Amino acid sequence: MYEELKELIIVGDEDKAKEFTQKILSEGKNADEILKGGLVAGMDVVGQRFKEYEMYLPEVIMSATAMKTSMEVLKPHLSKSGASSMGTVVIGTIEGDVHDIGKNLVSMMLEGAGFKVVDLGVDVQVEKIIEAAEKENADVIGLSALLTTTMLALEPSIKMVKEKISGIKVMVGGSPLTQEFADKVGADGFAPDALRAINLAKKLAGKQ
Ligand code: B1M
Repeated sequence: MYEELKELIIVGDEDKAKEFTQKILSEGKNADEILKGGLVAGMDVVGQRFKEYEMYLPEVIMSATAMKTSMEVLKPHLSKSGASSMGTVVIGTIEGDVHDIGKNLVSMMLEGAGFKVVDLGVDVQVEKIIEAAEKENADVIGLSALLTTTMLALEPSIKMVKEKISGIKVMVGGSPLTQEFADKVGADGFAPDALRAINLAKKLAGKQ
């Protein structure tokens, strides 16, 4: 059942994925299970294939779009089927960097997992992130960096965040980053992909 939806996400068939999601929802399937077994499982395969050069970026974007559209169908049902608020994550791509495909995937999946996500977009100044995190009383700040130049901004940014907001957790991600680098710049956690970002955010928000 979910295998079929998973395949539609992998091949990036937005219309059929939406239709199928509506169909199984109307048949009474649980929204959380559809999300995990179909959408997230599909994007997991996409992430792996992209890493192994078996899929190219336009295909990844088609899959992400199919997931986003199906997520919109699922969203109103997630809270009803028990996905309570896991906490608030303020997320953005670091200043100087406009890459957002991976960050958007992380945002979408966090939302799907029950987090309130405040996505500030790309090229975000740390001051704006701090302001939003204070306003939203965020549990976690998520910073994405895709360039070897902009990843260097993480250390001073995290330092400033920690000085301004006591107790806040910061998670980082993006293809040039490693766990070692994240530790060095003072992040509370690093996730190499969107799936692991969900588990990390849960851990940092004290929900796991
Ligand atoms: Co750019 N770019 N790009 N680019 N681009 C890279 C990153 C690059 C590796 C390409 C290359 O040269 N091989 C290279 C960086 C080299 C380096 O820094 N050493 C590069 C460069 C150089 C540039 C420009 C400087 C090019 C130029 O103008 N001369 C320029 C920079 C602009 C800027 O930011 N100021 C630039 C521009 C662009 C486009 C605008 C054309 C476009 C971005 C479109 C967009 O994002 N809306 C683009 C793209 C698409 C890429 C590549 C091809 C793909 C990135 C991507 O979307 N991957 C990339 C090469 C590559 O990665 N093969 C490249 C798919 C995505 C699903 O993966 O983003 O890794 P990823 O996200 C993953 C994980 O990393 C993780 O989860 C995601 C999902 O699993 N993750 C997180 C990400 N954020 C996370 C946050 C978390 C947790 C996990 O917690 C908060």
